Amino acid sequence: MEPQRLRLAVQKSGRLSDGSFELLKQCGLTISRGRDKLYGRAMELPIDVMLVRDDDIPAFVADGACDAGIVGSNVAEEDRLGSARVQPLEVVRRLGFARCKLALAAPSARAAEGFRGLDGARVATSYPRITERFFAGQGVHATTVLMNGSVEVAPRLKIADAVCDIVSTGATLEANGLKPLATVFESEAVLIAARASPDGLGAVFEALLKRIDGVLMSRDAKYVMMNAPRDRIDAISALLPGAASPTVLELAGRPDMVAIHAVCREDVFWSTLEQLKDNGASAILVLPIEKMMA
Ligand code: PRT
Ligand code: ZN
Repeated sequence: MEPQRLRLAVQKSGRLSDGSFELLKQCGLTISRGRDKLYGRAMELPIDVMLVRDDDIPAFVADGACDAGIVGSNVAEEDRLGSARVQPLEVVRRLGFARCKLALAAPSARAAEGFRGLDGARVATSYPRITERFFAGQGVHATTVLMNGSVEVAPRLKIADAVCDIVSTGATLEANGLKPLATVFESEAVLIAARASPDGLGAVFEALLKRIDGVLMSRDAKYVMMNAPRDRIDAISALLPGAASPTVLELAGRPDMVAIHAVCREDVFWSTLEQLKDNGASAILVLPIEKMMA
């Protein structure tokens, strides 16, 4: 009997799509898309990919139409705050792409007092619950106006006094004469699933998660090698970003020197290499890591 296939919901086209497909590719999954482009099938693991609008993903996962999905954490959080779901959604992994902020912004004339000046104001947003939670936490009494698109034009149309909208570079705010006042939520793509593990899918889901973890771990990770004076091992180890205990090897014919090898879990910058050199390190090599499994 063919094993049950895991159904993963992914945004069909938009700011999450490229990152989602890139992640699946890095997980070693080749997705063949159906002719209707609503559905794809992975060859290497029993996983089907449903191509949908991002806003539909939380409901599909909660209703069991899909087993897991990739959405912005802004969408997942707004859903969590609003739904009384039988099966609450769980953020299983933070995926680190499609980063953006949900920010309050207002026309310059209103911006001088900061977000506290929004007391009594109307604020247009696609994320009313996250926005209201922020105001409640700050003791500011503002009213939200729900808009599902083009939020940035609301002040000009006199629909609202300010906005709480997604910001990435800030160009859209600027083009609309809006000044950012406060960050309300930091967002990135996340993998969500219904809290109770889907029957019979545990093993496939676990296999997918292991691969995703491998990709996330190796994303910034580097393998660093160098030669160093034996008496500088501690100083050099302390400089290596995100490295567990490095491997120290003998160098033939050089009792005062060792080779140090380490996996750095964070990016290694030029400044770090310069500091290593200042501590007597030489022949420093920084290599990318393609795959990792803990
Ligand atoms: O069609 P579908 O419903 O699937 O897509 P959508 O149009 O609703 O969503 P999409 O693709 O725009 O965004 C999907 C997710 O990407 C969002 O929920 C966020 O988690 C994330 N994301 C990351 C962004 C942005 N960056 C972003 N810049 N979502 C929207 N924007 C908008 C922003 O609101 C602004 O209007 O892009 C515009 C440009 O931003 P600036 O600041 O760079 O000018
Ligand atoms: Zn959408």
